[in-house]
Amino acid sequence: MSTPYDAMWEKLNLDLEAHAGLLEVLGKFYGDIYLSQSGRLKGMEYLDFVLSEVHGLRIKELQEAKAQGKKIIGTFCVFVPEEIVLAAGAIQVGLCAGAEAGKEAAEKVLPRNTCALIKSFVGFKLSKLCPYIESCDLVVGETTCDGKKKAYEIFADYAPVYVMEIPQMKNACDRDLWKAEILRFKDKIEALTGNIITAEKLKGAIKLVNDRRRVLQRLNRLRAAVPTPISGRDVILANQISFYDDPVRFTSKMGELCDELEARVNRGEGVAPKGTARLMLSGCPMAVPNWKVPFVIESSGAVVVGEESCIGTRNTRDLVDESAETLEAMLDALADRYMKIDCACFTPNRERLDHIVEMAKELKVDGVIHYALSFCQPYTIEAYKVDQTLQKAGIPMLAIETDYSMEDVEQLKTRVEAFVEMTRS
Ligand code: BJ8
Repeated sequence: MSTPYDAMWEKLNLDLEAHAGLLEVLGKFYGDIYLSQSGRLKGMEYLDFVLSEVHGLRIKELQEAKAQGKKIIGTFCVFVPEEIVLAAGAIQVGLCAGAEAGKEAAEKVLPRNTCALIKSFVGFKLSKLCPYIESCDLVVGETTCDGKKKAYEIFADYAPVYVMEIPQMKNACDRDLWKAEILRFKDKIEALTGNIITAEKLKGAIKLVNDRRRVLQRLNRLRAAVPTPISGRDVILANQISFYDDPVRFTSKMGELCDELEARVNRGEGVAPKGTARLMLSGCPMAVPNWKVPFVIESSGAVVVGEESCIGTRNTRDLVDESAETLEAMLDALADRYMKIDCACFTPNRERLDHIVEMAKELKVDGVIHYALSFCQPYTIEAYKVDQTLQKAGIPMLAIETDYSMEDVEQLKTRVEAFVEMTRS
């Protein structure tokens, strides 16, 4: 079936047949997991629309921006400071990496025991399935886990890649290294765009990205109500879309969604039957369209009320200090804010453990599901410390390791149902 976007996709050199197959599967998956939910908010229609146009309208917007001379920067990690990109008049998009399509191609260049997220971004590129990657003037990688770090070396054979060095510890010298990396990134982006980043432009960009964080913080505060007024799936979708939608439009639309949510909270309405178990997710990011685990949880007698994850509060918890007036002070404020990210790639990573307990208590959860992608060493190993810490706080935890395939869905359901049962006894 032809679409109004075929010519654009062809120009982007996508594999049209495989791409059509991907969109068909995605549409069906979305219908089953999202559109089948009852009691959804009217404001979710915007997110349904954006998702339905994920490879259409948004890509068209990016192509139009490119035609006007704007550069598109793709990223895979919340460490890449979007404020720098926006201040240089460019557009940043989080590249999804949440689907199995392309796995076979990826396994030709990567070991099979690589995490699904890495296989996904390499596979998408090699199989010519992602119009975002094909729209990028630069893809920014980072030295977080070893898997990503080494995969970028291979990825660089196929796309223009720039890698930021992320420190592994949080001592003063690490903060200095990170500040130097932000300056190096600024130079790179200025050279790519031909635009100089001024204090005024950076101030505007800091405010813009903070505003998006603030609206997502508001969403999180509202969904913390008992009973929770929105499904975890819907909040995860909002977080996923925040990585690629236009930031001003997204923030405004999420403001409307929050107004609607607030009214629902004031009426004391919940999205799930009274007494439904409240669970929190913690761990690896869930890139679009990875909805498997939230779907499993919410089909097993529980509702997800929080995500301690980069597609969640790890990305939105901290704001950049907006009081700085000089360019130098703003760059310092950026360095300080990003150093607070508590990714499992850091050692030690006590902050994450504290944040998890804090969040679990605030959200009044019945338990935590620790979610790690198979072969992800930072998160699978850190799960042990998370479990110990939660045990001390008297909060039960279930550790799940999985990938993007649907083969283990029934098995996961059985485990989650037993866990929910256990939190009740
Ligand atoms: S700041 S969580 S977005 S690195 S799942 S690729 S860690 S083997 S994604 Fe992440 Fe930045 Fe950290 Fe967040 Fe490696 Fe693990 Fe795969 Fe991972």
